Amino acid sequence: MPEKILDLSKPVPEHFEHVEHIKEASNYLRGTIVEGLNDPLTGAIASDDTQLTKFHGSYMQDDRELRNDRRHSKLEPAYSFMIRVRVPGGICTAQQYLDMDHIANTLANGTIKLTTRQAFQFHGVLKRNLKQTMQEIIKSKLDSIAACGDVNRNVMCNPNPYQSEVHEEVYQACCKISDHLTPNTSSYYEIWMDGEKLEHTPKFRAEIGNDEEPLYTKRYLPRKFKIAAAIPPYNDVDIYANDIGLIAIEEDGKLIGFNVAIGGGMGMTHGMKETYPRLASLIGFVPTDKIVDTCEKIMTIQRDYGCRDNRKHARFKYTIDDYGLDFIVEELNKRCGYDIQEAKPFEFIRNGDTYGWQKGTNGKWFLTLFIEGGRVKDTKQHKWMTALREVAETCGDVDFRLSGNQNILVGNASDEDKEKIDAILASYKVGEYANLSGLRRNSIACVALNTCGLAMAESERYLPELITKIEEITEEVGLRDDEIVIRMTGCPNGCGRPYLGEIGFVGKAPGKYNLYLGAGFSGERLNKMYKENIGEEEILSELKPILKAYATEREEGERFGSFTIRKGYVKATIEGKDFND
Ligand code: SRM
Ligand code: SF4
Repeated sequence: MPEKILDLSKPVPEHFEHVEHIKEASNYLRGTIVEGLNDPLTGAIASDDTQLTKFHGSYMQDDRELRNDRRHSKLEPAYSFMIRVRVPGGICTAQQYLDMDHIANTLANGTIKLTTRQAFQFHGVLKRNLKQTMQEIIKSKLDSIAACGDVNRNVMCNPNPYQSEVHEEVYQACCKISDHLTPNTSSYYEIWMDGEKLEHTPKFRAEIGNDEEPLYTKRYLPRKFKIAAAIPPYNDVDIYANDIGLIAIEEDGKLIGFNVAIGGGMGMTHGMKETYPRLASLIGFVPTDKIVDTCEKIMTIQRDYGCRDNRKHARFKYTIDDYGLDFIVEELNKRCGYDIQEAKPFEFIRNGDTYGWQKGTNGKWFLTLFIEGGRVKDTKQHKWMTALREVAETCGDVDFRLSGNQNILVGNASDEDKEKIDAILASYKVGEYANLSGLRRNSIACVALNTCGLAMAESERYLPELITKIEEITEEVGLRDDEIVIRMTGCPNGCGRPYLGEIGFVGKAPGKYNLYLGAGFSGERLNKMYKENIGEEEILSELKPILKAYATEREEGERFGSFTIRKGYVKATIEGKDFND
């Protein structure tokens, strides 16, 4: 019988990661954050506290392009903060969207980043504005607690409950899971709201001064933890990339429960074969009324058995591979007091989003818009920021919904709103999804430079340009409208889920990428490295013959990822442990 790693009866062992000691000593995530915020001599906060602000939804960053100049001028780096706003299920009102727009333009860098996990992100918030920004987010009835850090994150699901009754039920289940797994600590209110607790924030259950964390303990989880739910046949949130992936099962138009898959994750490190992306393993079926409890029990297994002395090995995927799936399922059944049932049949036909207007079961309209790289901003060509603001101001009853693919939906529009929205978008020349190539429609790029401290290469700022060049090839060989999933990240951490791209690029160095091929179109198979460390010229010359062959030699209905495997360009990756072979 394996021994638990979390042992609260003993002090944190010396050899555990430094962050384990920081969490333990932090008094439920307080540390000296308040003191750091009040220190006018620096734009930074103490290094240990930067680990704790993550749990509050904020990362300290610096402008990477200014690093050298500032070092030469003997100035400290140009520090600022990123804030991630949690939007459970990805839905907010028009007023909340306007509040986010206001924050972006008055306290951040004038853009809103829509993330791959249905959150808003602000970049470039100066320390002196951090508290006010947090307060404005909380007053807008959103929050940022547990948006980052070693806790359960935003629970993702399809953001349109009006597609069917089942969508609504799944949305409700995800909100319940998200609420149940939100940390209790009152430090969030204490630090950002001076202890004021607003009427609309029941999620923070702990009274000021009572911080018990029955689910997390004061040591929290060994690492981040992620949950997502999908409703077949659409795997639009890439459930297999999550620590827990839930697959909704319906019978006669009603949700009866979820197939549960565990142990997904994307992150790896270049050159370290013992790190790898892994897709979640299907373990069985759980009825709807037990799903919150099952998720809690799975998370506590990871809390107790997850590795705490090596953060590169601390995700649940490694706990499962270390202890074996059988042990984890046995432990789960024991903790639940009921056995997980045999998985029910289901089928996914694709991942990604479906663009355009759709009518909901409530008779209202829902519009999915492609936002390249998830960046809402105004440029000379596209005025997305202004256009979406005008939509929210003009049609106050609509809502805004974030997809798991960095896109936005405008929902609950009346016939009249629909006409107005089309006119507004047309007047700013945005939202013309029908003209986009199949490649661009299916693209994701992580933030990377200039804000991400871990980026080794460009991603969000470069992928659009690279796609334009690949489009010349797809145009030439007649594949312009073919849907091919293409994803890029600036480093191997996997924030844009690049190992699920039929074409995946992972940054290695400035201008250099590893090229991956062979992922499944529905997010059901990882890709495999095809070429290492190549620049643009080589990327294009490598892809050209493969795309050309695909255009002429594919079998009926064969997807690009599957084609590259059948033709032997890459071997299929069967499980995470084979990824580096
Ligand atoms: Fe991520 C770290 C951005 C989704 C795996 N991620 C980061 C940080 C915070 C960099 C850092 O630690 O200093 C990035 C901030 C960049 C910036 O300037 O904004 C960052 N991750 C993002 C976002 C904004 C990418 C985007 O362009 O949309 C996504 C925010 C999601 C959200 O709203 O919560 C984002 N990150 C993901 C995903 C995709 C997903 O969850 O579906 C993954 C892969 C899935 C997974 O977790 O395995 C992901 N991010 C990571 C990792 C690697 C974790 C690992 O297991 O090794 C890191 C680094 C780490 O944790 O040490 C990371
Ligand atoms: Fe940064 Fe790497 Fe994540 Fe991209 S994948 S946002 S470069 S950590």
